[in-house]
Amino acid sequence: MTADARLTSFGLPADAEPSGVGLPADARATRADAAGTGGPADAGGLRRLAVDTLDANWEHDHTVPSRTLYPHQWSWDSAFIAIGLAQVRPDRAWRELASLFRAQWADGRVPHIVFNPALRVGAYFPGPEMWRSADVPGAPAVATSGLVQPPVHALAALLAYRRAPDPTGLAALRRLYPALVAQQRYLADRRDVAGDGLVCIVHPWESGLDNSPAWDESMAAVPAEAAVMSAYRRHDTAHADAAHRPTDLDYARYLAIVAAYRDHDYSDRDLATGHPFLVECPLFNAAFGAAEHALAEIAAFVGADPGPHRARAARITEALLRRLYDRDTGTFQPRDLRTDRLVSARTVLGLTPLILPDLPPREVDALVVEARSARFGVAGRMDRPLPTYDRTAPDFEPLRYWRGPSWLNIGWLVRRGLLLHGHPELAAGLRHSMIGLVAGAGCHEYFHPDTGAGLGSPAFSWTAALVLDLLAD
Ligand code: 2M8
Repeated sequence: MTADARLTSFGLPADAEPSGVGLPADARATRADAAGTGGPADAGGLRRLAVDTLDANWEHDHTVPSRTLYPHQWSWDSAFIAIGLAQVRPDRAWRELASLFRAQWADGRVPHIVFNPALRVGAYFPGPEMWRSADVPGAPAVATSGLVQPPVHALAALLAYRRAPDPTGLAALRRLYPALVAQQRYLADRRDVAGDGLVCIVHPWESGLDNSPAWDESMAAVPAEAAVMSAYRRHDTAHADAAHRPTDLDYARYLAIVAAYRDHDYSDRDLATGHPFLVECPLFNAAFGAAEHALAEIAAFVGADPGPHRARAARITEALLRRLYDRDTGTFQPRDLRTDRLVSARTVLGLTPLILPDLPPREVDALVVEARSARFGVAGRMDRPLPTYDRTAPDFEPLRYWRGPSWLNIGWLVRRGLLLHGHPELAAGLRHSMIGLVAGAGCHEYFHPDTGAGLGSPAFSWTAALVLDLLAD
């Protein structure tokens, strides 16, 4: 079957058919999932592949992103996974979120990794022995990292409840609400390093887009030598091609920043005076604002007051516009707080504030121009998948992780933003392109932004979860 025939068989309207989505034979032939099937032939097969992938990655009370590369629980992965689970296994969607929030610290932070104590030492690097959360007052009994990730969980909880608004869901929502509020309070009270109403991330891992070119300028100032990595064994490069992953110099810097934060007991008190990486990220802050919008709706369901959430949401959007919107380029850019300058690399992070329902029309229009430009190529009929970095940049790398490849969670967020702001034809193009990627290559972690070939883990949970959500829409 040709790629086009596959795509039409997913019940997508013929007029949404992209002209050149055509995935090459090698992408279509990529073995797709843990069970070892090829790309599925129709919407039913695609759904089954996605459900099988999620089932195979389910681990007693949570879903691992990947059995090989990421065998523990990750924070924003669990939120995306819950969105997909809500379509097929709603009970698991709530368990997924509940298990993550059981590891919430006393200060409200939701750790970016919750380690499974049953796994052997060395199952992931850097493991619990590097983070040493047990030494820190206020950390939970289970070992965790000390970092956070974009707070997309309130949105996930809201979408899961909307999908199955039954008494079980309402009870789960009631239990989660105070924890979601505490998560936001931690970010607002402890991480507003510049005092400007935005959250500052203290490590590239907190962005979720670990080695994005968005962090290159700030990372260049972090003192570290690639040679220190000879003292460690990287787990990722044993399971994925090193050319598709961050470099050893990236990892040396990641570890140096972890050590700096850990050696101050993960305290946020004096970050401004010496922490080596302090950046305001557009995606993280868009998620922070979108969480307040979602909490306003959740508050109405659970009998709490939506007013304060709406007021906070408005303040976050205003701060994003004031601090991270670049009038010269018409897109959002990260701000490095150590230099107080906007970063110049044009990454897909800049488009993600579209998920804010109260983004003003002028900035929405500018972001749509950016999305449609040759840099990102969003169209009603997309030629190629949405890249994570400006595909016209000289340092665009189509194979290396967050430096070019296409990821479903990012496409899902941008599509959501396009729908919110009245661009259904662009949203349809993006949806079609994302479904085409999974139809062609399986539930891969990321995809080649030109050919659609599958990269990274071949059985990746948020890809499976979000394709279920896209198919249901
Ligand atoms: C990746 O990040 C981890 C570190 O947190 C890694 O590279 O080992 C990122 O893609 C991140 O966004 C994701 O949450 C995590 C697990 O899927 O993997």
